[in-house]
Amino acid sequence: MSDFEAIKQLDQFSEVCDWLAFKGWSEAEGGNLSLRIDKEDVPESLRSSESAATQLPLEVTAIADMYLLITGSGTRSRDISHTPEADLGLYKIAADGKSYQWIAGNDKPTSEMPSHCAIQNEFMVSRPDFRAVVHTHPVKLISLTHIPEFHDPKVLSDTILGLQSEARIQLPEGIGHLPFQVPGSLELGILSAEEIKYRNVILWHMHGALSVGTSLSHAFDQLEVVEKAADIFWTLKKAGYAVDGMRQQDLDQSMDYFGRTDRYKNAFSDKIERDKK
Ligand code: 2HA
Ligand code: ZN
Repeated sequence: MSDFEAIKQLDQFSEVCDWLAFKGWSEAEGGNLSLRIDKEDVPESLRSSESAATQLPLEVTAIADMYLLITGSGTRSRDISHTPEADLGLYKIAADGKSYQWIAGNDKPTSEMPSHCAIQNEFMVSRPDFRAVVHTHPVKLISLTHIPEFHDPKVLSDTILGLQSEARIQLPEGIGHLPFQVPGSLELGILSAEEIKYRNVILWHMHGALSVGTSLSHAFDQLEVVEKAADIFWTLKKAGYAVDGMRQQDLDQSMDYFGRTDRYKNAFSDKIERDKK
C-alpha cells in the first residue's frame, strides 16, 4: 500500500463518489468534492512537499498550512473508488494563504478549485466543524432552478422542504439559490462561500447543487433529502396535482418538537439584511 492509500478518509471519499455515480448525479466528468484533513491524519511522509507553489486567485489565510483532499480535473465519479490515487489529489495550502502545493496523487485539481478553497476557508472562519464540500448535478434540483419563482430562496425552501415532513427538520435554514455564474469562476466560489455561512445546500442556477457538511457522508445525506423533496414536487406536478405541502401548523409543531424553531424562523434574515445594503 502506498502512503497515499494509507489516508484513512479515502474510503469515505470513494463511497460517496460511487453513490454520486449510482444516483446519476455526477455524469461523465461532472461534479467535484473536497475534504479538509487534519495533520494527524496525513501520513508523515506526505506532510511536506517540494513541488512548485500554484498561486490562488484569492487569499485563504484561515486554512493556511492545512491539507485538502480534492478531486482531479476531468476525473469521473464512477472511477474514483477504483483508482483513488490517480483521481484524487492531496494539497497543502501555503502559510500565507496565497498559494497551494501539490503533495501526492492527482496533480490537476478540479476547475472548481477556487470555490472549494473559498468555502474551505469560510468553514475555518465561521463553522470549523465543517470540512466537506460536495458539488454534483442532480436532475430534479437543476430543474427547480428553471422555475423563476424559485430564484427567491425563501420561496424555494418553503415550497420544496415543506413536501416531506423531515426535510425542514434536517435543513431548518433552508436551501439557497445562486444566479448563473460561469462554472469554475472565482465569482461562483466567492458567492458560494458567502451563502454557506447560513445554509448547507445551495442550488447553482442551471448547473447543479453544492452541499457542505462535517463529513462527505453528511454533505451527501443532505443532497439525498433535498433531491427526494424535489422528486415529490415533480411527481405531483406531472400527475397534475397541486403542490400545497405541509400545513403551517404541522411544520411549526415539528420545528418546536425538534428544537429548530429559531433556526427556521431566522432562516433568511441574513438575506434580508444583505438585500437592504
Ligand atoms: O468538475 O461539475 O462544475 C466538473 C464540474 C464543474
Ligand atoms: Zn458542475
